[in-house]
Amino acid sequence: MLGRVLAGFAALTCVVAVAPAVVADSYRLCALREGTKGPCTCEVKGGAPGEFVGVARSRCRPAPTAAKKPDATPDTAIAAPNAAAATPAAETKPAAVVATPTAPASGLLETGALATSRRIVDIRARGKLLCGINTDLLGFSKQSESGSWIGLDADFCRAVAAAVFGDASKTEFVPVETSERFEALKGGKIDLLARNTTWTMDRDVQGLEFAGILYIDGQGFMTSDARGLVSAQQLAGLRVCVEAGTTSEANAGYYFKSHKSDAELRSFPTRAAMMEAYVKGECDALSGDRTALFSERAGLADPETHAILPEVISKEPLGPVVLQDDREWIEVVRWTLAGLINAEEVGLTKPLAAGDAALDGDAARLVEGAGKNGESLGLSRSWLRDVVKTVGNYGEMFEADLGKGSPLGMERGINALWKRGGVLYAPPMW
Ligand SMILES: N[C@@H](CCC(=O)N[C@@H](CS)C(=O)NCC(=O)O)C(=O)O
Repeated sequence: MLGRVLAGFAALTCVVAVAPAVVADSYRLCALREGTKGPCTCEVKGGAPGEFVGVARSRCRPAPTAAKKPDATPDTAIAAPNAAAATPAAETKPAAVVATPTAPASGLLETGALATSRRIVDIRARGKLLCGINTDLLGFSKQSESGSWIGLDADFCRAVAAAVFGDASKTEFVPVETSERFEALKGGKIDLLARNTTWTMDRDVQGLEFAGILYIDGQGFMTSDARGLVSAQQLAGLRVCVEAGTTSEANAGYYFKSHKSDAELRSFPTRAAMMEAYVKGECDALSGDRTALFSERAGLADPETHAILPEVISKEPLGPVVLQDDREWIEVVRWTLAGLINAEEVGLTKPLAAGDAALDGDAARLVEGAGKNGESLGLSRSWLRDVVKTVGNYGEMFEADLGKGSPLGMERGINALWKRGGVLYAPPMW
C-alpha cells in the first residue's frame, strides 16, 4: 500500500516537472527525488529547455549552448556540478575533470565552484600543500631519522594533499612554533595548520576556522616522582611551567585561581626552553595537553620516574585550522576530516581502498557520495578513496600514530567512534 502511494507521488511530481506550465524559479520535487541522474527536465518561461540549478536543484535556468563554458558567477558556481542534470552523468563527468601540465593528476575542476577558491587555485599552481605542524611532538608530528614526518597531524596533512592532488607526496611540512602558528596561517606561510591546536571560541572569532575535531585531549600535569606528588591539589606554593600562548597557560592560571592555590605559574616562550627548565629542576611540574605530556615524558632520559597526575582540568578539542576567508578551502579540509571518520565507521580500510576491487555496501555509498559532492569543491570523484588509500581511515591513523602500533600506546578512549563508546561522530557525506 505504502509502495503504491509513493509510486503515485513520484509520478505526480515528475509530471509537474515536465509539464509546459513549469516556469522559472518554481519548485520541483521531481529534481529533489531523482538526484542528478533523474529523467526530469525543466523549461524556462516561454518553453525553452532549461537546466536545474541551485542547492537541491530547485530552480530552472536556460540551458547553456553546447560549446559554452560555465560562467564564474556565484549562481554558476553552485550550478556547475549539477549541470549533469540535463545530460547523462557519463557524458559530463570526464569533461568536468581537467588535467593541466602543472598538476596532471590533481582531479581539480578548471572552472565552476573552484573559481571562487583563491587558496585552492594557489595550492594547485604551486603544486604542493603547505601544512603547518609541530616542530617535535611524538604522536602528532615528529621527524623520523629518515626525515619523514610521523604522527596524527602529519598524516592529516597528507590526507588533505591526497584529497586535493590525489597524491600525498605533494605535502610540504612546515614546522611552526606555538607562538608563531596563527601568524603563519594569517601571513600565508601555510595553507593549513595541523598542530595540536585547541578549538576555542576565542580563536574562532579571530579569523580562524576549525575544520572539526581530530583528537580530544585534556590538560594535565606532569611531575617528577622525586617531588612525591600524587595530586594537582598539592601544587600550592610550587613552580608550574607552561608554554606561553597556549590554552595550557590560560587554563592553569584559572585552575589555580579557582582552587585558591598559590602555585607559581612560569611561562616559557618555547617548548625547548620549558623542557630545559624542567630537566634542570626549575619546575616542580609541567602543565599541558595530557597526550603531549606523555610525549614529552617519552623523550626524557628516565621516563619511568615521571608521573602524569590524575586531574584533567580542561577540554582540549584539537583540530585542523584554516583561515575564515575561503569557503571552499574550509570545506575541503572539513570533509577530509569527516571522510576519515566516516571511513572507519563503514569499514573502509587502507587495504580495501588500495585494492582493485569495486567497493560495495556502505563503503561504496560513502565514496560515491563524497565523490559526487566533492565535485562542488573541485575534487575528483575518487578523492576519498585516494585519501584512505594513502593514510588509512581515522582508526588506522590513530593506531599507527598514537595507539597500540606507536611508541605512545594510547587507548582510543573518548576518541573512539560514537558507536563504540567514544564521541567521534561525523556527518553523512551523501
Ligand atoms: N593545545 C594547546 C597547546 C598547544 C601547544 O602548542 N602545546 C605546546 C606545549 S606541549 C607544544 O606543543 N609545544 C611544542 C612546540 O612548541 O614545539 C593550544 O592549542 O594552545
